[in-house]
Amino acid sequence: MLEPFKEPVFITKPLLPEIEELSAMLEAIWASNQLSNNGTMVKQLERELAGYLGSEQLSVFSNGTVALQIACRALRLSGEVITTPFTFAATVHSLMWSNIKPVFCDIEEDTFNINPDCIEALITQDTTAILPVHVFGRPCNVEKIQKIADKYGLKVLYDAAHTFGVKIDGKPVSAFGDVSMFSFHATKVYHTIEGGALTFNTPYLKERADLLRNFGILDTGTVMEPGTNGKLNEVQAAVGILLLKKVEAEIEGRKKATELYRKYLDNIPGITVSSDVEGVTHNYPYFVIKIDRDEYGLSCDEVFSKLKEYNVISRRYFYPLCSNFQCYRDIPSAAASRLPIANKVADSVLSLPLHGRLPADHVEKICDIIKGIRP
Ligand code: T4K
Repeated sequence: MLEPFKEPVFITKPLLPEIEELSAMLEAIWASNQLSNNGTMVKQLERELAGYLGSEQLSVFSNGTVALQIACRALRLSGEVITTPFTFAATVHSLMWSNIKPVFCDIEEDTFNINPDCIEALITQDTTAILPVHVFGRPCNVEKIQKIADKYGLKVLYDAAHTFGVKIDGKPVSAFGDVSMFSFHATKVYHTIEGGALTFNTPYLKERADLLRNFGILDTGTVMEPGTNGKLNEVQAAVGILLLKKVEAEIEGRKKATELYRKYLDNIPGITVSSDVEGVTHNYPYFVIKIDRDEYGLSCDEVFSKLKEYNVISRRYFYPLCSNFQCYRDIPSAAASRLPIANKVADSVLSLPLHGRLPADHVEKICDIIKGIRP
């Protein structure tokens, strides 16, 4: 019988800058008295991120959710937007906050991403865009999605919250669609404690988003439109600048832990793990297993509870499905009968602890527990 972990092993452990380095940055901020409103640190971070993410047009925001809302405004989206129900609440909520009706589209069983083959049937006269999510860092079928968007004159706004640094055949994910949103929340591969970024395919969209994140103010005498406050502050930008130097090692550590998980979980009946996609440069944001209840003998919920007894705190990302939330379930496209794959996936997927500093023996023990609890 395995002993429980002495301390809880959480789904993630935030990457932290060296405290001495951060102190030096804080001293510079203190000396400057510039704490917010597009200061030196924010400008430096934007330059460095534009280089790292391979997008000339990039702006940072106070969080990914506000960034998505601003993207909806910058793109002048209205009416209906087709999106996935298998995502974090923020994706769909951002549409509702922008007075846009979400239209749910089913997903692919192997990638968990929006199924491009189901999109066209959902397009109406009111559709203005597609909002796909690169779920768990695995890129969507960007080419098929773009073809549909071009055919119907739709915008594509990618929720790229999980795909910091991901590339498709050497091209950064930000190269696809009109706008991409990256989340810099503390639980992400790369973060600014709270924060986010948008990348744009034209300078015009960046200009609009920059206005919108600063109340719509152009200059002291001119307010262009009702903007919001979506600014990142200087202290968070400093964290971001320091973590950019550590992110490669973090991704490498995550890759190693992912490979170990894959090795130890191989050949357990009823447990499926994902593999890398050819041509994709991955960033390993989550380690997800798919549980076949009949074959494995326990449901996702039961595995979650059993792991908790061993002090392993897994997460059922993304359960419940957004389409089953009280606030969305009455939308016609939210009917479970129209989203069979999404409902099946949400019932069977579990995220296990993963970060770049997760010790190999922790991974091994978590896998031993998963083997051991099987009835
Ligand atoms: N789109 C997608 C696809 C997203 O996944 C997200 C965010 C967004 C949009 C919106 O982006 P942001 O507006 O957040 O930038 C977390 C995050 O809060 C959220 O950012 C993330 N997705 C989502 C998938 O996960 P929770 O409710 O699961 O987080 P929480 O507080 O339970 O943290 C999980 C574990 O991480 C804790 O058990 C312990 C550890 N942790 C967490 C924090 C915050 C720490 O060790 N230290 C910490 O400071 O939502």
